[in-house]
Amino acid sequence: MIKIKQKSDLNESEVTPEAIYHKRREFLKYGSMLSSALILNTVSSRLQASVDVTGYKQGVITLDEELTPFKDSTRYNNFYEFGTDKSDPARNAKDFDTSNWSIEVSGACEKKGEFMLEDILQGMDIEERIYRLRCVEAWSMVIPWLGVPLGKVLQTFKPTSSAKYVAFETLHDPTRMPGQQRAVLDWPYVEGLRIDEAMHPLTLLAVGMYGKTMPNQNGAPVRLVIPWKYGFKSIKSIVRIKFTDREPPTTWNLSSPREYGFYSNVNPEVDHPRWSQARERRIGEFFKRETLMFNGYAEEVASLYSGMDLKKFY
Ligand SMILES: Nc1nc2c(c(=O)[nH]1)N[C@H]1C(S)=C(S)[C@@H](COP(=O)(O)O)O[C@H]1N2
Ligand SMILES: [Mo]
Repeated sequence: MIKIKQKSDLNESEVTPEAIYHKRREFLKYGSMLSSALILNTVSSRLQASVDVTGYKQGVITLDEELTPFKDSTRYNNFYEFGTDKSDPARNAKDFDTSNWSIEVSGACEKKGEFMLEDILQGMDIEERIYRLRCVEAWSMVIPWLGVPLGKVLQTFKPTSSAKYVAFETLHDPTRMPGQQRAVLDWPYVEGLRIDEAMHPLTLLAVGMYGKTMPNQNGAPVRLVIPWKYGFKSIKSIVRIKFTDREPPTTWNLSSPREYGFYSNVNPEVDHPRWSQARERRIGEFFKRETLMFNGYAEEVASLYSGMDLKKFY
């Protein structure tokens, strides 16, 4: 796996004094939200035996931008399985039980079957990655995720040469996900990536954030994070992964094909039919800021799309 070097990355050699400084600064910066996170965690730990993230590697990919406060990134959510208002998921996913979570792996790979999440993650280093998250609705956040590169996980299933795409599916269980009792979307929520996008070292299989196990409203116990794509590609609470030879259907494209394409790369030059994508509101800020090409990750990912007309493949 290639290690992505960013301008903002720390070198191993300069880690000691720098890391302490960053850690301290981070602590001061989200001291109060951390204490609320700790409270949340003790309350919910009896209900959910989710992924243990202790001992994660810090500073793997950092970003010199203010983190979005924990209370915003856990109270302003899109997770339609738990309601369509931004405040619904925090309330309605509170008691969502994510223990004994398994993922079914199928399609063009050698190792197929149903695997416990803890077995899939066995022996893999969990790392922290601070990424921008840009929603197609023109707001954004900066979130310190914890997870493992998706590509590392996918390799363990030994995809074959006909694996050109990977399809993902969210849990479908209206008794546990009350939002699925209404036909707001075609359940289950499905998403997909081209295999090179899925294997790209920036693509993360996330199991936590802010040093903690993933909160339910953010997609516990396991979700994707693809920082250069609109947020809806980052599918939550995954129960199925399938390697395929053709482009898989995706929920928002099925719902409104003219507005949402398969690629959905963040692009300030390609507007949504109903609004501009040139600027965004960073949650917690008053003035809008410019949206960056590929959400600021062009250096790392632009080559995946060379020669493609990004207006056509939106
Ligand atoms: N299963 C599922 N995954 C989902 C969604 C959803 O409604 N259902 N919403 C998406 C959208 S539109 C965004 S912006 C992000 C939001 O992630 P966050 O709540 O952790 O910020 O999750 C994405 N993943
Ligand atoms: Mo979104």
